[in-house]
Amino acid sequence: MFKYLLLALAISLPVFSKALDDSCPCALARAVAVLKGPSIVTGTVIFTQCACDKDGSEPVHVEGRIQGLTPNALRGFHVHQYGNLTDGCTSAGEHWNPFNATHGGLKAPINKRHAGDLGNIESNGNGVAVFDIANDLMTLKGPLSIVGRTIVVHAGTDDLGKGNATSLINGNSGARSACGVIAIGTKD
Ligand SMILES: *[C@@H]1O[C@H](CO)[C@@H](O)[C@H](O)[C@H]1NC(C)=O
Ligand SMILES: *[C@@H]1O[C@H](CO)[C@@H](O)[C@H](O)[C@H]1NC(C)=O
Ligand SMILES: *[C@@H]1O[C@H](CO)[C@@H](O)[C@H](O)[C@H]1NC(C)=O
Ligand SMILES: [Cu+2]
Ligand SMILES: [Zn+2]
Repeated sequence: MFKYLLLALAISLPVFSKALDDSCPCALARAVAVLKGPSIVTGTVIFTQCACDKDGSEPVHVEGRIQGLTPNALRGFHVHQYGNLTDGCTSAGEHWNPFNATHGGLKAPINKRHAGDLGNIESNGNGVAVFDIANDLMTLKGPLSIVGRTIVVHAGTDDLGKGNATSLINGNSGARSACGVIAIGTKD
């Protein structure tokens, strides 16, 4: 019975999945970031953590829309350490790395990816990226909360730790195109 309910939900969900209030009926917490340049890149990212995730791992869902990107490109995307934008995106520091790991892709083992690593987002022919990424090392509450840190989209492609020595630090993702401080979303 429950299985069919889930199936019905899965079929009806795409209609609602982009609406903040319907994307998770059991949210533990929500957060939001508004991304702005130094470049023409802008966007909004919504972070949701669901209490009703199937296996109880409660990953943070990072959903959003970013525009002004190079068309048909992969662009590095990470949570960086600080919510400090005094000198623009640079002041956000390096990738958020609470477990002292090296840089990597989303599927790498825990010691081979920063908790803030979100891989790449992919733009369409109009330079718009729409994405929904799950990250199991982040939370929106407690000591591993990303609230108050900064999300950054880069001008280059993240090589996911598979390149040279700097690859293991930042994926050679290049300059910072836009960034935004992750802030409290709703009262959940
Ligand atoms: C914020 O960033 C600026 C510029 O990078 C730096 O000088 C300053 O110390 C930072 N502030 C804090 C509170 O960390
Ligand atoms: C973090 O890892 C590096 C090696 O990648 C090591 O040199 C360093 O001592 C570690 N720091 C801590 C605090 O564990
Ligand atoms: C690694 O390669 C990138 C470009 O592919 C380059 O910018 C960077 O300087 C290189 N780093 C090292 C340590 O060779
Ligand atoms: Cu980054
Ligand atoms: Zn990283």
